[in-house]
Amino acid sequence: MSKQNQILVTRSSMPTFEEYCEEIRDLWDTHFLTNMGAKHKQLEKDLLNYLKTSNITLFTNGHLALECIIAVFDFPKGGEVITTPFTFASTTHAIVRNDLKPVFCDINSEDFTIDASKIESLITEKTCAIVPVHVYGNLCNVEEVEKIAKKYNLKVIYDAAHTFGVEKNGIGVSNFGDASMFSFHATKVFNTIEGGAVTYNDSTLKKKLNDLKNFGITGPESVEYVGGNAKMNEFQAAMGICNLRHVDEEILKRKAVVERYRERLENIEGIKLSIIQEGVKSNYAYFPAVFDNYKYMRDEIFEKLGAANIVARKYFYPLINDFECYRDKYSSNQTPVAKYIADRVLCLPLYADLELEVVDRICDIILK
Ligand code: T4K
Repeated sequence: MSKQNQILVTRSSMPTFEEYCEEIRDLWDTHFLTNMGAKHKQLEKDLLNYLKTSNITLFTNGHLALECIIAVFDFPKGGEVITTPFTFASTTHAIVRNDLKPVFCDINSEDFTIDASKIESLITEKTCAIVPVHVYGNLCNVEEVEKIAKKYNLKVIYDAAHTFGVEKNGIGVSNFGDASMFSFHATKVFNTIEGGAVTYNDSTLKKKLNDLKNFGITGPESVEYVGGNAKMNEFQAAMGICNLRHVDEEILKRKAVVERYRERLENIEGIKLSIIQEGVKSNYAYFPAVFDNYKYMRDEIFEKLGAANIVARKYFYPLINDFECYRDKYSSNQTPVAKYIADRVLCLPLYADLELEVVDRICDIILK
């Protein structure tokens, strides 16, 4: 089988070529390609509506969105931020690059999000925030996290990179905590090629967030902050405008893929699937399977699939507290559940147009 026929862990959703061309046509009239132009404004408006939220700011990617939303709260240098190591590098890096100290909390083995019962024992007088991650599209225990945050007067900033469009009892995910960061990377349920956004409760943050993503420039002759450049350009925004028109359809197609995986892999001894969270409208972002005392180890399954030109991914292995840049200060033994899952989990291919016959082929390889 050629590389072209490989089944990869995901595949970007795209509008038709004609739809995208139509959307970008007027850029040839205006010659306005970036710096918060018309498409950028349009997408912000469309997303406010879709995400059922009151404040949103777009960014060129999710990582810089997270860096900026942490920066905007002006936490004291060296402040401690409780987070989990079972996530993409971005979450921890965004904390560290803000001169703050990550404190790793373990996860639970049911939905792989932060174990809220372990947060309180990690709080010190230096703790300023909690940055939990809605991993794979599963929601954290938002009620418990927020109860603790309120008690200790901490900010809660969710890494919601995986939860575009997820709702709990009709409430959009962006309404939990003080703020949430979404990734619109090519690999996500909704993409703007690269891109991201933050949503937040306090509308007075908008001006500073816009300034921070534009070099800290606050007026024609004033630069009040040491900002960076994290603006979403017009071609990215145009891709978002197009993709948003189809995202509900894409999520429905993903649902069919996930249901087929569940049909085939549920109730198999040694294979553990994520729980289905009650009251949660899922976006079917990832399909993790945990091989726990299964007849094959996770790495054997990974190899078997690879031999058949199917590329699953070990999201999230290694754990962040085992990364070269962090392991002299941390140990993954401090987060045993995260370590256990990271050693056994495999994300199986999942995207809207994945054929069910291919899902069956993947399951056959795993089960035989
Ligand atoms: N927080 C969390 C929890 C995150 O998961 C992420 C990103 C972030 C924060 C940061 O958000 P961003 O700054 O990225 O917006 C990928 C993505 O690059 C990354 O966005 C994502 N998480 C992470 C979980 O996955 P890789 O290293 O696995 O990407 P790559 O290039 O191996 O792509 C995976 C597969 O996706 C490919 O095999 C094929 C497919 N693909 C990839 C690209 C680049 C496409 O179909 N189209 C594409 O353009 O990190």
